[in-house]
Amino acid sequence: MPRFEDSKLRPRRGVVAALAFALSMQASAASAQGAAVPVAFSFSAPTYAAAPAGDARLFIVERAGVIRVLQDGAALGTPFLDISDRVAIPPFSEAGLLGLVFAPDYTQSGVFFLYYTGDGDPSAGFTLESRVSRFTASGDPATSNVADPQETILFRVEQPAFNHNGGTLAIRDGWLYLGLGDGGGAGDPEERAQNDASPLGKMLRFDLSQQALPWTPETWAKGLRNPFRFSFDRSTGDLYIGDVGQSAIEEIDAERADTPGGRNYGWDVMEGSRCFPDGGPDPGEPECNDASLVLPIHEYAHDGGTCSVTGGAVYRGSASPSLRGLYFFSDFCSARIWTLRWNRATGIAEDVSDRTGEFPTGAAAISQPVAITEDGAGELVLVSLSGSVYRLIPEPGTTLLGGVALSVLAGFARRAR
Ligand SMILES: [Ca+2]
Ligand SMILES: [Ca+2]
Repeated sequence: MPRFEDSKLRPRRGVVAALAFALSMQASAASAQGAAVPVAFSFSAPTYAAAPAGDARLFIVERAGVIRVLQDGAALGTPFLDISDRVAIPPFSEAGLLGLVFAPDYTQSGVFFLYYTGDGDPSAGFTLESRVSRFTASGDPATSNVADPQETILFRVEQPAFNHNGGTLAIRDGWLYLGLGDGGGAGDPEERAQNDASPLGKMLRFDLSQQALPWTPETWAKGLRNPFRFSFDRSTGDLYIGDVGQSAIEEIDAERADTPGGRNYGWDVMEGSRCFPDGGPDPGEPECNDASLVLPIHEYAHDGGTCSVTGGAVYRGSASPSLRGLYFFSDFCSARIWTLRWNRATGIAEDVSDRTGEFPTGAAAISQPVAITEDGAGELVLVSLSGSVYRLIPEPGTTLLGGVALSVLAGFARRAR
């Protein structure tokens, strides 16, 4: 199975995910800010977290197809939604329920969107497909903790392999953005990321006002290998993409909100800033280092256990003023956590800093980070596929010192809020 030679389709990921499932409902103890806080709930392979703007709740996405609500410090027993009946997760895959975004008018409309993998069309030779679907909350969206499981499938695309399924949905200016990987296998064997006719290996976007089904995507950017996690800076609208590399380089791409789209981020002609050795450009592809290819704002080589970037988010919360404007990102395999500050005027990533040592160690250590996202107030949340959800602890002295912080980074507290 040559496709499974791809280092990014790590059997360990599947194995660990299965293990997380097995341990999913066991309670565990954890500490936060020095105090012992019992964690009454641990999640089953959580992949993402999100909240409507201004909402105090946090919605935790579990890979199998369940969304749970964290409210007033506790996870509610009844799921917000359970679509595990239609989520397909082949063994050793990167599939599942991977993305959630609430409509900007969620408080009125109750609309939210999910991205997940379901069964494909076997008659066409596909066992897996990706779907973008629209759902609505039941009752008053501002207070309802239950959603209607009936969905409207807006977009579907067949997945030729079980990896590089992308996974994030985000909304900016009336458009719903989706990142899709190149279809899987090592070295983009079907040459999709540079192929304008394929939706794979792209950033797509959908006009939220579309009425006809299925929704028609617009290609926003191409040349991506697996933009598993991306985000928009809630202050500037700038786009940050963590594009998972092949076997050498992990990269962060960024573009300003006023970028008109149409960028080519290079894969599979280049892996990060290096020429990717797949025998030279294929027909229709630019040469390595062609001026049309946009290089990452930051990259790191596989070293010391790093192997798969987890794109994160720019901190725009209020609890840790000194961190504002820093982009947090991580590495799934090593659980290292970095920040950088992107100078959007020069395009240069400044102040790249490895923060790993500032986070909990030992039993409370972060493992398998699959998302760094924001809650409804813009505070950061880190999701560990192993089962924990972490919140960034507000820095000490925030109030007393009027925003001048003594501590650079207090760390993520391991707690289910
Ligand atoms: Ca690239
Ligand atoms: Ca190629």
